[in-house]
Amino acid sequence: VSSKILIAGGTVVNADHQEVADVYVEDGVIVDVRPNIKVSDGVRIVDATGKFVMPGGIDPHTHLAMEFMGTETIDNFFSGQAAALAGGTTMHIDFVIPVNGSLSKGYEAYVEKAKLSCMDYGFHMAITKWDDTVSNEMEIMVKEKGINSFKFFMAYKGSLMISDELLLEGLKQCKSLGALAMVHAENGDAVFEGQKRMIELGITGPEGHALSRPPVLEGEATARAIRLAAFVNTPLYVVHVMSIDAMEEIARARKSGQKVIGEPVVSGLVLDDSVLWDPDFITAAKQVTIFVFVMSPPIRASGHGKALQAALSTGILKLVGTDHCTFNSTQKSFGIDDFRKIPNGVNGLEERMHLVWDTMVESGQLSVTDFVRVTSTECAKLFNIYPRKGAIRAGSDADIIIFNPNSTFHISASSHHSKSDTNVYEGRHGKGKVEVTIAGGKIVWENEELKVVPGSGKYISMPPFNYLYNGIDKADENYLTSLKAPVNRIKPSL
Ligand code: DUC
Ligand code: ZN
Ligand code: ZN
Ligand code: ZN
Repeated sequence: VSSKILIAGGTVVNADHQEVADVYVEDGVIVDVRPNIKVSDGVRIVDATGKFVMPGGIDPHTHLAMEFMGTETIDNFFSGQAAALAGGTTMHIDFVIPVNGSLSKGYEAYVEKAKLSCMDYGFHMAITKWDDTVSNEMEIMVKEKGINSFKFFMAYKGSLMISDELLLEGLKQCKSLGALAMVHAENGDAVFEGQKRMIELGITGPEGHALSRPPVLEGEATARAIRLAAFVNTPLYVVHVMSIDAMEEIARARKSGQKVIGEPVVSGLVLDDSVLWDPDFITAAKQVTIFVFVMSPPIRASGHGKALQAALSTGILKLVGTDHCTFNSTQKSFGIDDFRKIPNGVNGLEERMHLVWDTMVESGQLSVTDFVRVTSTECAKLFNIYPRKGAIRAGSDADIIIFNPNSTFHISASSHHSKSDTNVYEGRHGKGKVEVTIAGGKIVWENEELKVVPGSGKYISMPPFNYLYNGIDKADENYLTSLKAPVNRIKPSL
């Protein structure tokens, strides 16, 4: 494989600008971007005339090789990333889950899992309990391990869920470390209650999953997390915004100047829950086919997806993830008698770029430059790895896609690269196709063929924040401390 590549004659798109230019790549790095680059023999020339040349996608939200709900996701770091590359995503950020509450053990476990990697990746870390050890380990993760974001689950009572008290501690520690706090926002106590109610009513099928955790519980937790972040005066990232309820809380907070970043996921943007209520499906025999739709928060009624699209288009929501978390139909059927046992999660790593293009760009809701912003650049900037990632410019990593807007994509479990035997987007097709993916300077996807090598992906260390914290009102930075200051008050005499 040649390590020197010239991508010739395409329209190079960055988040702020597009122009017809050549892109010259050598040893994994973009060396030059300008029209009419002349190269010597031995350079592989890829014609991109009439096509878009864009930064590879960065998925901010995945779960590969995750142990969850009594099983493990079917996609590991190799199969999940191979799927990603076939769909034009060249980097992802996965969530490290602590081992028995230990962050360092969790980190070591994920370092092992990630040895299979065939593309670049970074880590967020979940925080599932609280004590001084956790607090100290967070500091080690930020200062020594390249992790600059921590996720708090407000749902999954009894396993991952944390209390408001812990969330407050976590927010304070994130603030002091220059790390970004993330939340899975659903009211876990209420979900637990909702689930019990469904089972009492005899609703054990997957519709019980959706009914037990309605949008109002997502809205409540989102609002609570936003207000606690305001109290601590630190930025907040809300993962998988699935409902109007949650989105409106984010919109309100942003309007008042609070730094809240909302991440819609592809499933929330393009799917709706109609399949749950299709009478043909509500029979025992066919239920497993809809188990594939079970994720948390649940896929909502159709108006929610449309509203989330509009919010992405107007900048209320910032970047698109997937929450890629796949299980095969055998694993999904663990919940055949009880929806609470269906492992939660859907696919999306391979489909994200195509579905965002088709849903948002083809419909006129996003420009081509905005497409690059929401699928790549915003994520790179937010997690402090821009312009190494998220840009086509001299000095950036050579993670590049060639996208043909006039071709078509088709999605099916029979042709996808995930190890899952189902695909939540089965049968979908639309305009636009990732024809070539270049990752780390190598052509890994071309002519519908993957050429990927386990172990070739690099860990991308993410430094603590600068720009997110710029602009926080200094006068307000010690808000919590100031609350403790004694105030001399004279009791008014009547
Ligand atoms: N939701 C899912 O559907 N899967 C993984 C974790 C989560 O929060
Ligand atoms: Zn989640
Ligand atoms: Zn997730
Ligand atoms: Zn088709």
